[in-house]
Amino acid sequence: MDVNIGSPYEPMRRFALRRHFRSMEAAARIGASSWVFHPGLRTGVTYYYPGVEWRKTLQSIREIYRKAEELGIEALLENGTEPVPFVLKKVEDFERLLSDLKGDVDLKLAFDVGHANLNGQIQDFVKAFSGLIKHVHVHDNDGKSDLHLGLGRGTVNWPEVINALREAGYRGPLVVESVENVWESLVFLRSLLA
Ligand SMILES: [Mn+2]
Repeated sequence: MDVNIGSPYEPMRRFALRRHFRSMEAAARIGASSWVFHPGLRTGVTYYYPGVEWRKTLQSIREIYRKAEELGIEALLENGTEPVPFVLKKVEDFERLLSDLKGDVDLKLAFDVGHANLNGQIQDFVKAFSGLIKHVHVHDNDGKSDLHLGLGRGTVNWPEVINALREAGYRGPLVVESVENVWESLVFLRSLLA
């Protein structure tokens, strides 16, 4: 979260991108099928230059996708968490992104269910971007803070999540990102997938 691809200060943005590229190169070397990254973040200069981190993030996303194509890996943009000042957290943010990219980037998403729960937008996300979601992160929370709880220990309605993903035709991985109760989460997930 501290390697900001939306930094308004160009040397810092270049550094953040280089660090991302190194990670992408490592992913390509181990034969990873996909590589997930976070959006840029708003900073202290937003007040003086509104929208600057949004524009820089767009520029970085274009550069990341060019690099991904070169390396033959699939770059997936994750929906950011609250209350961290990511420029892309809500369905509306991603709709605006798709419109601003004007189809030049074949954007694909890593959908984080726990993060979407903090905005009450789990179902909205799956409905809006079903064709773009290629990777899913699962963890639970109380709807207020990003606790990364075990599945079933928060307010996420998991049977509904699995049904929505099924109906959307999602066939990709479900990555458990719970900090604790990991095994319990896997067992719970398996019971829902049965
Ligand atoms: Mn995640």
